[in-house]
Amino acid sequence: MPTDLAPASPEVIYPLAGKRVWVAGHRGMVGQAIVRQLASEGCEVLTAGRAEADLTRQAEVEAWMGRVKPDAIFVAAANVGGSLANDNYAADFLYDNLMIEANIVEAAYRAGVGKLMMLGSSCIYPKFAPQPITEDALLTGALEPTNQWYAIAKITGIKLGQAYRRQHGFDVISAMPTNLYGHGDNFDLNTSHVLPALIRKAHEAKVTGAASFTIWGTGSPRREFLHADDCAAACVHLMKVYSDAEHVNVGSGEDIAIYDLATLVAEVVGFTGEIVRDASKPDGTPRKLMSAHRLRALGWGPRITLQVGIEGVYRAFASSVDQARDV
Ligand code: GFB
Repeated sequence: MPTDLAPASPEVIYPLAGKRVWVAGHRGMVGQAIVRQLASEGCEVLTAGRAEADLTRQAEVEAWMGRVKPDAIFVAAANVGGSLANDNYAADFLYDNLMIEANIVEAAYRAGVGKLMMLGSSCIYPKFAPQPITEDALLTGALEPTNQWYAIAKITGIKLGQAYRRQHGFDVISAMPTNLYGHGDNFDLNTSHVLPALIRKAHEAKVTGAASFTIWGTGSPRREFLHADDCAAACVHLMKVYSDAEHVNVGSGEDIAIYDLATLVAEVVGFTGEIVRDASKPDGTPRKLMSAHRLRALGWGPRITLQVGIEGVYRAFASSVDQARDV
């Protein structure tokens, strides 16, 4: 690792030990990973099921927050999906995500919460942002049209945090993870992100003896991937060491072409047939590699390589498919 990227050992300015920490969205892939990560922090983890508080309903969020009064909050709750779902459910992606963020920030401020982390996405950046994308590329150009609805909601999340910090001195920080994958991911081919889709397609092609499986688009777009457990570790780290208005990219610092990713998944799965490209499906943003410089300077780097991460997710996926068949 170049010395200028060598992680420093930053001071812990917000210890989590002894605190009551709400993970909003604890059933999602990232929320689950944050809950697991917090287990070693000596804090009390709070969660709210949908029956206790529908996060898109302001009155429910205010009532829950006023009653429970957490010390700190991770906002990992979001309506998410792959490029096709973003395009098909534009209203849901914009409305749900805006409401979740606005309701939680306002209610948290009113309840006197000490610190809050917003989680966003690398799709906040312009479609043709210079690569690797530094944090200051935000709002410098037009967004990728297919996921602009989700992106606008997530940009608003950053701005909400900055506004509450500026007007009220509320300690809100924002983390912008790259494309994530991991345990508890969505494997529905119509709504999933690319990695779980490829795992499922390669597995099904292998078990049915198919000659090929098909990927969307040209296979040439490049994406950066980070395991959800690494993302959770980075978020917990930032919560403890970072307090500023500027958002922080959370990524691995490396990207891969989608066709090469499909080849890697096929190898892990043990599928030896052909990988076919369906150019009628959209490619989306050509490249989305974020700069990891700020996060490295704050003392954090990833631990799970893409190959090892995919192997773990595939093992879990294959055994859940086996269990479902045995039932
Ligand atoms: O993961 P994905 O849907 O989202 O697609 P984005 C990434 C790339 O993989 C695109 C290609 O170029 C897809 O065309 N791809 C190939 C596939 N085969 C498949 C497949 O079977 N399924 C899927 N889903 N893609 C997301 C946003 O954009 O980025 C989210 O939609 C979020 O909102 C996330 O912001 C970080 O990377 O294009």
